[in-house]
Amino acid sequence: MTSLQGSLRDRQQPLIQQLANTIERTWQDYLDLSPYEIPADLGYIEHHLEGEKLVIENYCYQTPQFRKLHLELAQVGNGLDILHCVMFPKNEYPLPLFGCDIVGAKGQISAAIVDLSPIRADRSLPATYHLQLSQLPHFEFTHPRELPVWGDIFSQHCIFIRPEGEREEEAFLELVQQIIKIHCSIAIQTQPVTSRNEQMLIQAGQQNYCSRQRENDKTRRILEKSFGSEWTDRYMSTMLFDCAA
Ligand code: BLA
Repeated sequence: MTSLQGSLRDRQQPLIQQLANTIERTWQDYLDLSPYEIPADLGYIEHHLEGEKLVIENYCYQTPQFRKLHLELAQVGNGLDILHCVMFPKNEYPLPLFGCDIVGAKGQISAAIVDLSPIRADRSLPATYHLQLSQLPHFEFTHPRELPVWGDIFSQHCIFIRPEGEREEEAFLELVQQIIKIHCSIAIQTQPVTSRNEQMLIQAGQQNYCSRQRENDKTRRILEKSFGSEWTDRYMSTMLFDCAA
């Protein structure tokens, strides 16, 4: 696997750099990574609008269990830093969707979210996940944030906060590290389902997750400002939240 040590990462906020490194290291340690073909014009994107520059770097892999591991780093002007990560299991694997999004402006992270989101219709997680997530150390963050309406896709273990100071940023980093390790170690021990019906239920769960995530107006607005609505639609439905069969 090629290293993600790119120029953009070096210019981003420390929490984002550390999270990108942690995610990358855990993927390398636990999973059998192979390349994933990103549409040619969507791997590295740079755009200037009225003196403001938007840069996006995408890194994607696939593994025997995951059809797409996606890590994206983005920077708008010099002010806004973004990390976005989703792990999409293949339709044969009854696994939740790992998702993480960090948004920071001018040295302060305003949104930090991490979750293993259920794909079952009753929104429960497999018992192994529920058990292991329940055993994580509890940390009392001082600024929990309220989920938007479309956020009903997230699990009861979802963490959505504005981290205050270094101690909370470190605690968030540590939690993401633990959650992604739990996910990778369960994923590699999970047997694929073979019935077409079960696979269709998994696919339907992922489709619901993706269509709800595409309702995030805050993400849409940032992208539309630079690229317009047609490009943003394509980007959100092919790069960020695709539901490939
Ligand atoms: C919020 N996402 C945001 C915000 C911005 C972006 C600017 C508002 C920050 C704030 O309210 O403090 C922007 N996020 C982006 C952009 C990209 C991105 C431009 O990923 C990519 C190019 N979002 C995800 C994933 C999750 C997620 C995987 O991409 C969760 C697992 C969640 N982001 C998420 C949520 C909010 C958010 C829940 C808050 C939305 C709200 O309060 O309305």
